[in-house]
Amino acid sequence: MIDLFSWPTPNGQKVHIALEETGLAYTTHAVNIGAGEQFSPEFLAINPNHRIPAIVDQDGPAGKLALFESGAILVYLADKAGNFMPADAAGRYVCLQWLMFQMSGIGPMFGQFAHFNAYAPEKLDYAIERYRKEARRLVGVMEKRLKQEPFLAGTYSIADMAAWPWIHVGATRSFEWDDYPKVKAWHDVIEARPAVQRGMALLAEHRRPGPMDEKAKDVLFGAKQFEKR
Ligand SMILES: N[C@@H](CCC(=O)N[C@@H](CS)C(=O)NCC(=O)O)C(=O)O
Repeated sequence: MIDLFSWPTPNGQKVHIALEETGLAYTTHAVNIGAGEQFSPEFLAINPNHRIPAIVDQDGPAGKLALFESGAILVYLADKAGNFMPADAAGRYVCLQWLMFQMSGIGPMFGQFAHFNAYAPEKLDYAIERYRKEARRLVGVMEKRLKQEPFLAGTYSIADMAAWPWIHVGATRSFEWDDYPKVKAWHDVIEARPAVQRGMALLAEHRRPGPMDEKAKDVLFGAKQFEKR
């Protein structure tokens, strides 16, 4: 049994989707990051980087295994299930390449765009435009790839599961669908998958109905990040 520690944000949702796609047995534990639960001693023992998602697999390769970083978790789940990564060596590296593209590019750039556009106390036009341009450039790279192949690694894989929640939430904020028709078609095919819908429904009752409140902003972006360690 896998214990999942998560919250309904894109980095959590990619793992929710992978757990549903693979059919591996799991139990969900909500970690309210707006209330600071990522700083609890119990959670820090699993993830010293105090971020969701994290998992603990009681039946890991050498006994109990705790893992953080969503990309590492996705590779682990695909390997454990024997699915959603190409079986041949070259295909596996291509899949890892697109997974790294999401982890190092789409996630951080979309995240910084959201921060400066919606949460920063000052409107810094330079920062907003810098990250908007980067977000659009990265979606443009996906558009070119999806002109060649239906999915990032050729067949549906953890690379798509990683990128999908970010593209889903970024559309109409950091980029417009009309500029990226292949990305839109890819998004819609994946959205129709029942496992994706179940993954997105996980913990959805905790999704914020409106703008982030000041207490959550202080927990996520303030000095408490350091005080609470
Ligand atoms: N690179 C990490 C990023 C994880 C991450 O940034 N998670 C955010 C939610 S999307 C979080 O837990 N934030 C809590 C905080 O900033 O204290 C991963 O992919 O797992």
